[in-house]
Amino acid sequence: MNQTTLYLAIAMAFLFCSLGCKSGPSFQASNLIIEPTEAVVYDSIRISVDVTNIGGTAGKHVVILQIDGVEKASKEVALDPGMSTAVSFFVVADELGTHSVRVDGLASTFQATNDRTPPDTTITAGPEGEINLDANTVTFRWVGSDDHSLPDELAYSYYLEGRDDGYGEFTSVTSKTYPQLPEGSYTFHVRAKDKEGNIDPSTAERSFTIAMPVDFVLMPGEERTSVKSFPVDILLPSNRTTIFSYTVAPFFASGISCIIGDKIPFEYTEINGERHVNLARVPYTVRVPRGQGAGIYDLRYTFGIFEGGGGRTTWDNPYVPSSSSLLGLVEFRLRVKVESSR
Ligand SMILES: [Ca+2]
Repeated sequence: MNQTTLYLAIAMAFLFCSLGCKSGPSFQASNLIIEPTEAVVYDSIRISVDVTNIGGTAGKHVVILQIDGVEKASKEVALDPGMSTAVSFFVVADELGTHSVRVDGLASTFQATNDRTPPDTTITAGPEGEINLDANTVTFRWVGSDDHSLPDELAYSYYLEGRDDGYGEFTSVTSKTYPQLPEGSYTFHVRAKDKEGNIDPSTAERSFTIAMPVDFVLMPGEERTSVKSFPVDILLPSNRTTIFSYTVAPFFASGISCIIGDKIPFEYTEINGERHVNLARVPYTVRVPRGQGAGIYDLRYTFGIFEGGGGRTTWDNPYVPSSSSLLGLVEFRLRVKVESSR
């Protein structure tokens, strides 16, 4: 082939291709989107690009995602000429800091941060409003929730305003029982902390008041007899069958007297294999002397329960042990309202 013929062949090829010769497939990525660009470690991040076939024929192309220079994922696309498709990847950052992203020549970054959102705390059980003194053992329960800590990764701190000085240590405990609270007003506070140390700033609270009920409404000179039940609360030593008996003298408050029956009836109750002693129903008589002024009068009397019997009590000396085997103390409380007229 001489030089003239070669030039002619090249010119013919150009002419042919300009009339109908198609180029091969060619792909171009655009519109790199990272959502979100700031995420908590181990949260899912979506990375997407639009891929367009800018070539002349259909073809396939592998889109490669690199994070910090390392290939993390790839996806194959098949596109006709002139067509586009979105390609998405989901990744998590397992280290704090800035991470580089590269997809088909496009580059950007995202930030992996610590969890900065505090948890929520909710009280699920516990008293509210006014409570009778007879039900003065109260239990609170609570739960917490967080955007990144699991329930068993949360810690809690609580306190009972009116009883405790302030918040205690953070622990995994999710309930608290306060036995035999005295009369008064209380507010229970509890707050959760997530594993990153974020503390719920809006603590959960519940307020309640424990009030002693009025047992009697009497006029001066009146007398009335009733019975009072005590909760089971004194554990009897194992294998003991001692019978208890006590004589209780009258006790007084501002002139009002209360006489407990000569023999206090004891009973036993079995709880989970343990024997508990309790005063089942104690008969008592309240006397209001003539000339007693109107008002609310509280009568309180504490006596001991001793093993072996033979103990005695007097109104000015609450309990006198006959031996060293004091099993427990029982408080007898009454609130008497004296009216001046009806
Ligand atoms: Ca959190």
